Parts: sequence; C-alpha cells; structure tokens
Amino acid sequence: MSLNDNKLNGIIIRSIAGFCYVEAGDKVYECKPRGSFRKEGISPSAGDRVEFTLSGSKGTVEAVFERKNFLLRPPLANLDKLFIVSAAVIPQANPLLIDRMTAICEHIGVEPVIVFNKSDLGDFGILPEAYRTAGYKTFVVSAETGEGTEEIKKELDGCISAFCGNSGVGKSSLLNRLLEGVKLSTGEVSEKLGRGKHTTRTVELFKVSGGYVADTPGFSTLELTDFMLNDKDELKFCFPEFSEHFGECRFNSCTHVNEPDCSVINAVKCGEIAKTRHESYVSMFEDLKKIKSWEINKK
Ligand SMILES: Nc1nc2c(ncn2[C@@H]2O[C@H](COP(=O)(O)OP(=O)(O)OP(=O)(O)O)[C@@H](O)[C@H]2O)c(=O)[nH]1
Ligand SMILES: [Mg+2]
Ligand SMILES: [Zn+2]
Repeated sequence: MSLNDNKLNGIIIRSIAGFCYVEAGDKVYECKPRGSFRKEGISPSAGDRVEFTLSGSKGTVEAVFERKNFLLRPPLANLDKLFIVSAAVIPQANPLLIDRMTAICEHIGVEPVIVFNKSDLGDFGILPEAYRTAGYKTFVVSAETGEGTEEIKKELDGCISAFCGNSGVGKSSLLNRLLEGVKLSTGEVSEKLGRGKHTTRTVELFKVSGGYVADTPGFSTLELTDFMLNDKDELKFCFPEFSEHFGECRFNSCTHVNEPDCSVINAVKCGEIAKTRHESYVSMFEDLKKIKSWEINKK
C-alpha cells in the first residue's frame, strides 16, 4: 500500500489544546496537526475540511482545504449560516451587538439568521420587525416551551451553521431542543454573570439532518476590525437593505450618516429601513472613522 492510500478526508468537529477531532465516515479520529502548520500560520479549526493520515487509531492532519470563509471569534471555518441569538431578558437583546454580527456575516459571506429566545419571559418590541424589514430570516422562540423551535430546525438542513450570542441567551438550551441525543450543559445566568464564566467553553460541531451545527461560548465584545472590516466606506455594503438607495442621495460622497437629502435617511424616516439598524450603522461608522488609513493598509 502506498502512502497515498492512507489518506482520508474529513471535517474537524472540535479543535482543542493542540488536538483536532476529525469526523470521517461515521467515525471520529483524534488527530494532531502536522508541525509545519504553525509556521505557515494555519490553525486547523472546527468546520475545516481536511486530509489526514492514520497511524493506528491516531491521526495527523496533513492538509487543510481552502476555506469558503472564516469566523475568527469563535474560530469556525466554512459556515453557511450564523444564528445570532439574543434573549428577551437576562441578558436583554442589544441591537448594536446583533448588527455588528450581521455586518461581520455580510463581510465574510455567511447568511445571518436572527433568533430571539426566551419569548416566554417577555417580548422584543420592534426588534423582530426591524430584522424582517432588513430582509433577514427572523425567529421568535422559547427553548423553555419549544415555541418556534421547529422552524429553526428546518433552517439547519444541509448547512454548516453555528449559534452565537452573549453568554446566557440560551444557545445550548436551544440546541438541546433541536438535536437528538445531545445533552449540552446549560447554566443559570445569575451564577454565570456573578462569576463571569461561560457555561460552554469550546466550539463543537454536531451532526444534524445533512449538515452540522456548532455551539459556541458566549461573547460580550466583538471588534469589526478583528474580521478585517476596518474601512468605514465598506460598512454600507454590510447593510443590504441600504443598497437600493445608493446613488439617490444629494451628494455623491454621501456617507448616509447625517447629510441632507440622503435617501438612506429618508428611507429611515418613512419606515422602509429600521431606525435601530441605521443607529447601529452610524455608531459603527464613527468607530471605524477613528482608524487611520495607514492602519488599514498595514492589516
Ligand atoms: N425562561 C427561559 N429560560 C431559558 C430559555 N432558554 C434558556 N434559558 C435559561 O437560560 C440560562 C442560560 O442558558 P444556556 O443555554 O446555558 O445559555 P448559553 O447561551 O449556552 O450560555 P453560554 O454557554 O455561557 O454562552 C439557563 O438557565 C437556561 O435554562 C428560554 O427560552 N426561556
Ligand atoms: Mg452554552
Ligand atoms: Zn446618503
């Protein structure tokens, strides 16, 4: 048997402490990435399609296939959809955080899906409508009662997806509803916030009808620049509902922040674009404005 016959292809479902767990066929193999990846700046991550060799039951990841996209925090490759989860209360939904995530998704080429959880504890005011108006699939659900969770399940079919959002919004609780035979640990929010700890510590992909879905540890801050979204003039393209208004503003150089006769702002006034979405755009634009052009070129 030549060396080539030993080569197998699989997908990394978990990457932790220098080990990758690669699923191939119906098996999961514990593999170590080959030494030279570090030098090449490649860090094999969950979602990566890889080639590996086996020696006994242990494997070595030999090659990482080209990625369709890469989410830096948490590290995940080849995503089709990112479910951005918020809660009605504890912790309360924060539109700026959601919009940072949708912008990052647009920037790296992942479909954002908006999930409002804990509907049994309160409502979300204007927010679900704001995201539907923006053209995003939006679900109002409860992991506690099961309301709306079947709809989400259909969205997982045949895709590589991940659930992200603040600690305590109920990502693991939702996945426990959606996945058969999986029991992820979930945590009391008061305990978590008190200790500042996350219940979920690692990224792991689980098999789901024709695809995979990842649970991720909650995050509380996200920098656009971490995702190479560091040019303020690119930001408008990360708000898809703005695009039909481009070219209709009074000034060609309109930044759609506060200029007179701006067609984006006019659309906000007449309710075609949600006010919260435009507020997030302005807030992110102001943040990106602080980045000097030489810093952009450096990246
Ligand atoms: N009432 C209610 N409680 C929920 C719901 N979903 C989750 N919870 C509770 O919220 C708490 C946090 O849920 P988790 O699933 O651990 O949250 P998480 O997003 O996975 O948190 P991290 O792993 O820390 O990022 C737990 O006590 C859950 O029981 C819901 O729909 N309704
Ligand atoms: Mg969790
Ligand atoms: Zn404008």
